[in-house]
Amino acid sequence: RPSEPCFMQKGEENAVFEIPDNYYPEKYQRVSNAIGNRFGSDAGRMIPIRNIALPNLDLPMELPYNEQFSLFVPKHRKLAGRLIDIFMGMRDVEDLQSVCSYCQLRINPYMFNYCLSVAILHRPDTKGLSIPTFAESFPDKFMDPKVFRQAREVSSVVPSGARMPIVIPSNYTASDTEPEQRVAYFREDIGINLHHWHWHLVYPFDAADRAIVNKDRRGELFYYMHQQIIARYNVERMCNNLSRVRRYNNFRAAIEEGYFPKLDSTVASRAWPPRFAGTTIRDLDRPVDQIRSDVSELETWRDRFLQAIENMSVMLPNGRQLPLDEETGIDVLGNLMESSIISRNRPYYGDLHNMGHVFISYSHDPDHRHLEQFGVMGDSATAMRDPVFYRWHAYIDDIFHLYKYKLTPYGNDRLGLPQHQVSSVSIEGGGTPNTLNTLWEQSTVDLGRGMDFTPRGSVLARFTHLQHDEYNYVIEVNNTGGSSVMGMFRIFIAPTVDESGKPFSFDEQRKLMIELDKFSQGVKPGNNTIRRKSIDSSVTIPYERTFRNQADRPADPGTAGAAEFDFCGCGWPHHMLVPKGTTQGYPMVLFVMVSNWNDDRVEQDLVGSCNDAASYCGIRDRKYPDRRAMGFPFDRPAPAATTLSDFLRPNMAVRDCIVRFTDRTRQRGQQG
Ligand code: CUO
Repeated sequence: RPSEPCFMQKGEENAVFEIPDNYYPEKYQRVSNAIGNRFGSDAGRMIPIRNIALPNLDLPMELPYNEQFSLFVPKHRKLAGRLIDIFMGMRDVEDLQSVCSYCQLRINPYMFNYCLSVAILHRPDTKGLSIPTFAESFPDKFMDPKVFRQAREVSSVVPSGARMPIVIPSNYTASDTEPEQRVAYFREDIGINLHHWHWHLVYPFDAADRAIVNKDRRGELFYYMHQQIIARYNVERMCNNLSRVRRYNNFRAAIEEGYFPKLDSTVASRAWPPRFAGTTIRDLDRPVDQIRSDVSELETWRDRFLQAIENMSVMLPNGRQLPLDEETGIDVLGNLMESSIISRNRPYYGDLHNMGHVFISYSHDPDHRHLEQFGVMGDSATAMRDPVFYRWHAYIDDIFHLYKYKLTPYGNDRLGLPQHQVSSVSIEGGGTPNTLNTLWEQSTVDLGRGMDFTPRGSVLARFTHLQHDEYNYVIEVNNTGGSSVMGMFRIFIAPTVDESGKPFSFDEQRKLMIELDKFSQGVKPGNNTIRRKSIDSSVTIPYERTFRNQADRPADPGTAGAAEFDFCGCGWPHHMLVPKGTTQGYPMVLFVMVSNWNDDRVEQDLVGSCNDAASYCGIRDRKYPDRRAMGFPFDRPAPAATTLSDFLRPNMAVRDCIVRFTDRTRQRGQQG
């Protein structure tokens, strides 16, 4: 689409960019006038594009236009790194816009979108510009392809005012014969996959400009965000009568789970390859992707990690040892493991996690003899759809846990808060106290942006996802000291019994603790009742931001608030805050702890930054807003505690609760 602009401001959806004739690829140059006229006829405003001396784009153009793009493939990373550099290096927004319009018909669209998004997120002069939500730009990565055929029909036959939403089926990738299908609503949730894609956009592991990668505690956040995904997935599995996910720890064994994605790539005009049940990863030799690596290399790297944790120190390239201390050890390990370019020793510890994705995603065609591209594990927008994603990350997570086992357990000095007693925590909502209610909900997204519709206009798609009724936490806290204190409240939830119905030990249960919220609040002397709304969770972003639904946009798009609203797309989707539970009522335990905010806080100015989903995403351009280890107080073992109640201090409280699922579907906007 020659006239699709890079940066469209709100209200300018009909604007057309006037592209210099010499920017069109040769094959279009003769018709460039006709193209301009066609789009010009219904244009709101013509925006001239500056004709500049263009940078050398040969390297990024090495990736064919119609191919898949994966950040996990080292060659693709290199090309993307160069393009990000080019975008970051443009003098001003007009020059950036100019180079973009030149790139648009030449650079692989997936890579182009990724690199431009990274640049917009990181350039000082593009803060506040919106990037189109990925689900709108590339809906083919998130939905059943049948939808697009229907969408094309609808858009060419039905006038835009009279279009009914197209219904996207759920549960379309396997039948009930496949037990893993019971958690497909989680794996294939559009919001969850968008969150994961956005997280990796905010925390890239490769770029020529180190500052883009070298963010505060990024290695630790890589560990923690993925640890929470595994905890949440395990709980979801147990709600569905499945056992916790088994680690993929034997690289020579067959992967029992198969996955048939049933996604089509509109750019590559190909179906995403499946992985049959019982596939084993094999040595890779794919010259086309410049990948040559043996399975034994993964094993070597793995052994080096285990050795480093055993010694609690990491080998540096100069032969010296860097101790893994309790403050920064997890961050060092996270960067080594992912690995990112700020890994302290990539030649020695390699690229374990990323290459795991690569080996699995090419297991169907390791030497390219069938000319196949990578499977869904090769793309951060699609990886979470595949059951093997969780097996791989459960393994990675387990290595991080090995390190955490080496740390001294937290003592009272870290866990307690003198003169503060939390006498109770409970849940109030509509209906029975201490009950969380879940159900299905149908929502609508606009597919218009990602499809080449003629005539243009929106096409709505309706899909079904998990949802919960909103509720409040009610916390009773007594401050027996003489003065007000700012408290940091940490709220988690975990299941109470294992797959066989046996109560969890503390050590098992702590790894299943799901963070629900974290907030600071003044605690005055005497008794305090603190009410906190579930919708204000520090883990999630609201539905509207995940999907950027037109109908839900703020009334005044010109305000600064609206710019941020568009911008902060990283965050766990709010509709997945609460696990599904069961129709009989799934027993869980709610935990709250108050700690001293003065000890935990990080001095920084938060004005104007995206800071409402900080638990898993951090804060843009700022430090992680909590000095404690991520996951505190459950990130370390506590050998003295056999059960959760042994672990409790006066400034903590628990409450047994029930998560009750009702098998009905409501339309978004309806309550009750
Ligand atoms: Cu998010 Cu493996 O890091 O996909």
